[in-house]
Amino acid sequence: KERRITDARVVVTSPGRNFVTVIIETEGGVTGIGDATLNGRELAVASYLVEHVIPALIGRDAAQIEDIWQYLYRGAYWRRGPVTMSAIAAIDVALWDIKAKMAGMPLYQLLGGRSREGVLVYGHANGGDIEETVDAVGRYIDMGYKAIRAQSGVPGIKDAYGVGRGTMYYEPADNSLPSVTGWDTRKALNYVPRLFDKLRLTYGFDHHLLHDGHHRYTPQEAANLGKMLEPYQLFWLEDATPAENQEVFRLIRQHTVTPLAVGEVFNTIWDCKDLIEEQLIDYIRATLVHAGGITHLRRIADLASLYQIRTGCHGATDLSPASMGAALHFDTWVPNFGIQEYMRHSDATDEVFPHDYHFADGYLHCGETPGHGVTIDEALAKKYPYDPKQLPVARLADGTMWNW
Ligand code: GCO
Ligand code: MG
Repeated sequence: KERRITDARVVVTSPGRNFVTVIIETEGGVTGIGDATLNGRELAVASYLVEHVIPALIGRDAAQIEDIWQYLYRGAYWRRGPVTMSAIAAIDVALWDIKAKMAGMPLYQLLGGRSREGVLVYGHANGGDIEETVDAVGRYIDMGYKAIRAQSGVPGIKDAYGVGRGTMYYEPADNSLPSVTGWDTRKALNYVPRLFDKLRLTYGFDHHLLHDGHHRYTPQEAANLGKMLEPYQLFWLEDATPAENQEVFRLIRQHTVTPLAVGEVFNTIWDCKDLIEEQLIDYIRATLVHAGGITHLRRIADLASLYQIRTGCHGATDLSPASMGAALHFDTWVPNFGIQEYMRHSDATDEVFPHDYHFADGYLHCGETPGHGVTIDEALAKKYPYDPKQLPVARLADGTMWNW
């Protein structure tokens, strides 16, 4: 009876950027929260939850996480997709939060206990050109980061992906209708290897360096880029090409030993089954909030572990602190952990979502409080109403729509 779900609600708040949060209450008074944010499509998930999911939860046993997951996944009939899977993920994470609180344990203990002391993270360094980006990487090194993603503006490309406007990190959803950015593969292929050449000359080879292609290259171009980057020993080249057709990664793989990461837009194990089974990637970036929560992400991680593929969860600021907190418990446990992305949230966001994780010396550490260690200040959240913002689009010089 204590475990009966008595209420579940959705909070949409915008302390600097939009977040969708699910709060589940039980008869015994234990509550849990989960992140349901889908950047630029927030209200679709909020409505999916309010209209179609929450009514079916009231009265259920909060401890039956697996059954609730299967009920929501199979029961919808319309399987998969980012809206459905983000909604399921939020419920799942909130229920794991409740279960861990009821057990009086930090979440990683329920998953199987600690596999490591801290969670290796990478930060986002960016600048308008190579010089600025090299300086930005230096600042991350000074802050103690051991792994840094480097993105640079490219001369002749309007708003190249990953370059903030005077901010330490990149916040892409910047307008109520999509901004138009540019892309030119020739210019990028000329410039990106020079950035990494300069970075290695300046800082040596002790730090991990990463780069995000953000789905912009064709498989042949991605293979070419991977090959050109080989001397700089990247930790990974991310999203080198779109992955709806998983077999196109074969071509990239045949031509380069630069490690490949993909999957921040994946929402189920089916999106990465071939990539994993054919060993076409090295890191899987699927993340709790968009890939069905802990219940589903651990199945993906287990499949990946058979092939020595490691995790590298998405962790941009459009994933709320509730996502980050839960991800850190997952990362602390998962045997085949690789790295965790970490863009710092704004102070306003951190105030709305009090949490007990902390950064030290290049690692994030989850806390020891029961649950996943993140809560929401609902009164404060109300002060930040929803602020419609969408992700940009990209066009080539002649106007052709490209991948963003
Ligand atoms: C990353 C991502 C982000 C996404 C953003 C979309 O590697 O962190 O590519 O920058 O573009 O999360 O909402
Ligand atoms: Mg990315």
